[in-house]
Amino acid sequence: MDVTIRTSEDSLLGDKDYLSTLPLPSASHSNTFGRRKRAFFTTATLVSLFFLTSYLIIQQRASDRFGVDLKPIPFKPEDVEPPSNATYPIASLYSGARGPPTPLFRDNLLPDKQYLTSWPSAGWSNDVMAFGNLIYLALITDRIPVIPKFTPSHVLVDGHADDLPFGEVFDIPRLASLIKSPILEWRDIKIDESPVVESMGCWAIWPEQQYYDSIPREGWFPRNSGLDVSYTRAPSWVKANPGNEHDKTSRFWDLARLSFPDARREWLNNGQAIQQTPSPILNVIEDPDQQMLCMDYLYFAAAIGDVEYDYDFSPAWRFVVAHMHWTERLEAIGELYLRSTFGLKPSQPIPPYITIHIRHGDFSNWCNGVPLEECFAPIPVIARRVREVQEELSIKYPGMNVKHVIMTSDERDEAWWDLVRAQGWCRIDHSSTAAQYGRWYPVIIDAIVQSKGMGFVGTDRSTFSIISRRRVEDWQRGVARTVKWGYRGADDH
Ligand SMILES: Nc1nc2c(ncn2[C@@H]2O[C@H](COP(=O)(O)OP(=O)(O)OP(=O)(O)O)[C@@H](O)[C@H]2O)c(=O)[nH]1
Ligand SMILES: [Mg+2]
Repeated sequence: MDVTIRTSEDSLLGDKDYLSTLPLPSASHSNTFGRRKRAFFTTATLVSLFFLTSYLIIQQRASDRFGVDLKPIPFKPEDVEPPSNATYPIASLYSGARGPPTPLFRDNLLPDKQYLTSWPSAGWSNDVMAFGNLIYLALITDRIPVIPKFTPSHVLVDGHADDLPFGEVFDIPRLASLIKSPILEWRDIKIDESPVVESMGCWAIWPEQQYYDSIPREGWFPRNSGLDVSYTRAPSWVKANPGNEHDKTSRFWDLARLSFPDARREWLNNGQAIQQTPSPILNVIEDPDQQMLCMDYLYFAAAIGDVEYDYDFSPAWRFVVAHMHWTERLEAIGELYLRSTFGLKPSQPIPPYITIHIRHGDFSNWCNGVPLEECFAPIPVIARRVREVQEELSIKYPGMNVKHVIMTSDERDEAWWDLVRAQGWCRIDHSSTAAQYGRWYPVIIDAIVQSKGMGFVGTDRSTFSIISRRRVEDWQRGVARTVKWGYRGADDH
């Protein structure tokens, strides 16, 4: 059989031939049609020119006002994440309990689900990281994370503050949707600060991780929440570097083993004396709970490093904390403070800016006798880092000239703030923040402001700075630097 192969050219020619056989419209119809077509194209061109000119004028005005070229930032995949006010498709993604909170949490657990919890016990950023580790561990063990409140261990320096619910800070439905797992807070399953005391068995990881303390690291959240916890000391293999007193880390997958029956059974029945601490209220000892797996303190958990959030590969950052966005309310409050800091009206756009975070306060404990003025990085050293960020931003986003700089810090010495002002850097006015929103809010608002900048200069060894650096680099595709300190010239480079 002969096969004729038609090329696309053949078929086009064929179509042309076919078109030439079609009847043409009459001349008068063709003229009217031509006039309409010309009129349409002339109008369309004029309208397009009008919009293009308006856009260029607005850009130029913004450019003059803020000293920046508001060039569009390249598309990033995260842009497709749903906005925080979106309706999330599957409500059950972020449920995971039988119903509203009950006096006993056990009445609220779903029989075919497993859960994981842990306690807060340090500064706010450390606890953000610890909760990120908790959620990541829950993901890899197929458990539902149950998150406690933040406790004000350091905010207390300024006086009393109430425990702060995780969901008051982070958008839980959005997080649940992004990580595709239900997320619960303790207040979802047990009545908040319930007077009904309930016992539970928990693993004590902390006594294994460090060398000076055999007491589980519990903080005060469980006791405030009607939870009476007894502890079983975890196997020695939960510490990654046994005998190393400087590295307290556990590997995620070593901890994950405790989620499964084999490792648990092996350890509890190994014939050695198991160290167990009775619960403080009911004075009972329970083996670690299997459905509500509990580990006392999870800040020191990592995949391969130690303070792993400092590195771009950190799985707890990439799979969890990167998706912990501020609640809509906090976003609005953060923008309010930014506008007020820059003196902008609600209708005016917030210009790209750089935030500095300089930690002093209790960091003086690490100065080891070096005078503070030599130990902490001086203002010109910080200014050099700011210039580096400005330069890199102008290369990364050609034409972008970021002049707005905000200093955030725990420093209280007004003479130091005068030096900051002399650089032309702004300071956020927190004179009424605590009274208006509560004692947690100055530090939370500063973290929000840091996260929204195109540039960030942080303090070495500050967990607060580490998370802000990650947010600026990942959320804003921005540029960050870290200032070293501890002795004169520590940041020389
Ligand atoms: N408002 C404000 N407060 C700060 C800032 N940096 C530190 N602080 C205060 O100092 C405290 C620092 O103590 P921690 O709670 O230990 O901070 P952290 O979150 O653990 O972070 P690092 O200690 O920096 O690793 C915070 O709780 C705040 O009260 C800041 O930039 N702005
Ligand atoms: Mg701290």
